[in-house]
Amino acid sequence: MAERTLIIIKPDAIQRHLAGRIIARFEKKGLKLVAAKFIQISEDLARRLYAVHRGKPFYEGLTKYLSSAPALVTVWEADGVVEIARKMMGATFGYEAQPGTIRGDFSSSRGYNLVHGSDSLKSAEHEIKLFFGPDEIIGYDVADAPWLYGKND
Ligand code: DAT
Ligand code: MG
Repeated sequence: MAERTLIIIKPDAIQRHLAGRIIARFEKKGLKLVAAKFIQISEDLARRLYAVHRGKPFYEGLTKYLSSAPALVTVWEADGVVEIARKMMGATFGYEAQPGTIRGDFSSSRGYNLVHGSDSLKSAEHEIKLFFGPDEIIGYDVADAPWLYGKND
């Protein structure tokens, strides 16, 4: 099975009406949407998602921000999707991210950086389970798969 990654369109992206544009980028890249839910993430869940950052000076602010307003939580599937999505998101801080990336094009902030994306296959598996049960992730074929994922062999 192809890789999966968790992408969260964070509260600032929703408030700034950027959700559609961000999703469109992943769609156009050929990543397959396999799960989505629009929720206000609880503070407890935000703390669990960002548990690796517990104890860092920005942890409290980060978890409050993520749980402060609704977010769109999504799962995407493709070969190499973790790395592809991280490249498309750009560097962590909007003011450092390259133009052409989501953060580079739409964020100039440090903490309000529009998207979360899993940083490894292992963390993707863990993070997806925090938000979705197995029956909430939908495996299906896209009709243009041969054109999207074609190989010359
Ligand atoms: P990323 O979201 O690129 O995976 P990360 O996992 O290192 O970045 O950090 C999680 C989030 O925490 C990040 O999206 C923004 C915030 N953050 C990270 N480092 C920070 C810092 N030094 N000051 C303020 N916020 C920070
Ligand atoms: Mg991270």
